[in-house]
Amino acid sequence: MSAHRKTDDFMWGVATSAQQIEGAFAEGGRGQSIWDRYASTPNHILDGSDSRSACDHFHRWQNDIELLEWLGVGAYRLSISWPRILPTGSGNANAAGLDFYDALIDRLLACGIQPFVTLNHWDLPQALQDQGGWTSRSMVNAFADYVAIVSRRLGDRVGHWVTHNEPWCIAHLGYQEGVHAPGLRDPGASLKVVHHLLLSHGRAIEILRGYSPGAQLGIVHLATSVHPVSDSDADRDAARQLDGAFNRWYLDPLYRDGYPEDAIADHVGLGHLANSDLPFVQSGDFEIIRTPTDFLGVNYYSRSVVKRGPTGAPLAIQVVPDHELTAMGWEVYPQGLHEVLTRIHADYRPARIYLTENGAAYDDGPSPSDSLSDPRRVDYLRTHVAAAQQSAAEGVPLHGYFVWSLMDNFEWAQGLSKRFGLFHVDFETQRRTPRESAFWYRDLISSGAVDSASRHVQTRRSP
Ligand code: GCO
Repeated sequence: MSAHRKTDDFMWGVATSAQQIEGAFAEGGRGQSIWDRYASTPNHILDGSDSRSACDHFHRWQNDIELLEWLGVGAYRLSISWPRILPTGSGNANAAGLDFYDALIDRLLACGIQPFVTLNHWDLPQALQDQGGWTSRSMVNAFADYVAIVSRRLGDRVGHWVTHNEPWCIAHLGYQEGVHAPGLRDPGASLKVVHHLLLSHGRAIEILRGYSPGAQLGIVHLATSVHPVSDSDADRDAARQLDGAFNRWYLDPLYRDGYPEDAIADHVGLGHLANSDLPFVQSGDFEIIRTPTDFLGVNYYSRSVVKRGPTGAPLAIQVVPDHELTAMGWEVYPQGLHEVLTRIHADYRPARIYLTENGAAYDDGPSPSDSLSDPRRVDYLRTHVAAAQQSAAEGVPLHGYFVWSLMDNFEWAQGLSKRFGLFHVDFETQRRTPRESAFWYRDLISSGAVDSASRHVQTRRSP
């Protein structure tokens, strides 16, 4: 795996998403997103914050591109704000929204940074949610219209497109657990949501091929490596079941032939489906869903350890006395990255894989300087990059690695309280300051060697 930004075949990058960094929620003609609505309801966001200002990237984007240049990344994964393009979900595009991304993409390219663009990173226009959101099959057309508008304008310059970010989070956290927007708790609806997301992905690929010929196209899956807590049949079956619902339910239709039989039976058993007929599937859907793509984006943060829960559903638990947890409560488990990459390669054979997100939140110490020294984040990144490199050495077609995230931002239901950034953000002043991990990543990119990147670099010049 070659490491330098100038080699075409491996991208070192960082990732962000529109809702999490842009702010300017009511400027430039932007409409309301489901996350604006969700965050305005008391008790939905841990610290009571919202993303109305976030990192104010909408106004500070040129400065933020300077941070990317300073890091030396060859690629930047960003997302387009759907309600900035279609404020009411349909009709004419908002010219100011398109102009914003047009200028951003041009500037990135002028700086030698490849834009890696996600079309749906969760910020659905509220107007579409009011018509049922992803539970409605009409969303396939709504997404197609949006994708056509964006790719007609930017398709001549964007070399990598992602249709959806993490369908599992949208469907499961948003429509089943209700802990993300739109906050519904309906497992049956959640399965419809998955289907409509996957179907709209297939349609979008066809549209993108037309407006962005030559670009690489894919979707991003949040992958977890599932381990049973014990060797008992019940726990091993719970692990099979969680893997079915979390990984195979998404990857089988994309790369094989429909939803996995055992996972359908599990959903029937849990009462999520009345029987094994899937009423939301129409003839021809699976051909559309498996429209060929060029890459799979994999996001990896942690593994899942599971046991059989009291209701029969698999229960993810925390049993890690000797492994560190991040501030999200997620176990630091770099081996799991090797496990998911080698497994996805073996079972699904995507032509290319990009690790489209990997990173960690840690609580800052009491003084400002504590928040800039982040040896735990450096260790997290170092061990995960090593696991990625090992996977590539074993034949996984890994072509890029993106740190989540460029800078601290609006971490969804955790609000501004969880900090994932290579750059610390002071949300009062909007000042960005590089953490030790930013210096480490910069060294890694310029030297191409994980171990030569020094951990003790605070004295160097900041951007
Ligand atoms: C996700 C999203 C990101 C998150 C990040 C940390 O994976 O949930 O793509 O938007 O902020 O993963 O939770």
